[in-house]
Amino acid sequence: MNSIVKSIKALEILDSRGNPTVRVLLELEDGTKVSSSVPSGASTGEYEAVEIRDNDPKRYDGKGVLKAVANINNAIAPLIVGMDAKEQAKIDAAMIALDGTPNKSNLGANAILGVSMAVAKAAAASSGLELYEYLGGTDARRIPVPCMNILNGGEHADNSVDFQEFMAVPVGAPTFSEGLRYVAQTFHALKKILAKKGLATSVGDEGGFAPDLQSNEEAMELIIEAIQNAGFEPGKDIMIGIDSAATSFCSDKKGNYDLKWSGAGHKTSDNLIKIAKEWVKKYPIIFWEDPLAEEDWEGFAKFTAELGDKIEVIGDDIFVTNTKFISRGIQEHTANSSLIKLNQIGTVTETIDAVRMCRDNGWRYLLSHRSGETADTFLADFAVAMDGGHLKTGSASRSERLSKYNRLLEIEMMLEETAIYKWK
Ligand code: 2PG
Ligand code: MG
Repeated sequence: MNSIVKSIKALEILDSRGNPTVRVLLELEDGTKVSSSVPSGASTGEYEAVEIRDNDPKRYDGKGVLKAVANINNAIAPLIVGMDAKEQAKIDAAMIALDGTPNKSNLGANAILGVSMAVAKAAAASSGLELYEYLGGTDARRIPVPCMNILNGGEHADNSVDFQEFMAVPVGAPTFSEGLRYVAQTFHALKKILAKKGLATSVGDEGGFAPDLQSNEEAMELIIEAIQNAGFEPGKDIMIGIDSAATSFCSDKKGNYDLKWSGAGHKTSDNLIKIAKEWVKKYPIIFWEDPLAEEDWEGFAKFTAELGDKIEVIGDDIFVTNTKFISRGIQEHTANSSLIKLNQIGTVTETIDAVRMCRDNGWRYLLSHRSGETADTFLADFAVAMDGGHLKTGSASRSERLSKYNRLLEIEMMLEETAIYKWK
């Protein structure tokens, strides 16, 4: 089969928030045709690879991506056409070299990632393999535990909850499909509880409910009740994962925070660590992502020293899927796990490098979507290929979230009895 890239064309499409993003159409000489679409975050880390926006106030409030599209059509396509799609690392390296900046600010990470993902999809299809098989080999059999974000706050909602994501994590389920059922039923049980209490059942950006609550802790209480009402045992069948996304309520770069959405006010890193310690004693928490802000390396390390033997401590904004920051984190015991987002670093190859670094150092890694998504299911296959054991891709509502979970159901079906499902 001839897997030489024949053509690459990009266009501007809209994501799940109605904001422009990049779609890439790629064709190989053997006739294989694929498309890929790029996600986009709201609570972004300062050192993420740069997503290029047009900044033309007359179009989409400045959020257009016509420049990134033009970069693909005019600069990246001429470079990659004629290369073999099976040479992912070479193609990614060529795009990184053409960009020439450390953060992809020249061509745009949104432009580069769109092509990088399309190349992987095309190579898989041309080889007659599923994407997870192509990227992960015959060993790609572990379906990740779906960490379902059932209650939204922070920058993903317009409510009074400071912490961005409260996730139901079905560790006690026997299979992925059962795990998905456990947490989807919990989502529905939560809706009933909220409705009964006269609280809003509208959803945030990732499909979780976004009610106005008295406190952040009320979210925990409601979720415990929802798990029980759905017929499951908190702590055994379902655990809870939190993403504070603390950078979004950090008030300076010196360890001061403002719980502004709930009105709980000023907190230091130490205050937040104390709250977390109390919660970990009281509730069945399995992981905590970004408990502190991206600049607060010291606070993060303290948090990990206090709680790292009990829960998975995950860095998102602080590591931005970049081996430069993850290696510092490993040296300084900043966390014991890294979030992994393809568009934070901008190529498939570099994302795999970040995963490898975690694995080689005994860290865990949580594969993740972005708050702005499309129906592209690349992430689902990628998560299976990376063998990380858990993924977060939103709630049991909004099709851009369900598309990934549903793709994982397909993969589970294809793997039949060889599929593996386990937390660790
Ligand atoms: C996060 C992500 C995804 P965003 O903080 O982990 O849930 O949000 O894409 O807005 O950065
Ligand atoms: Mg996060």
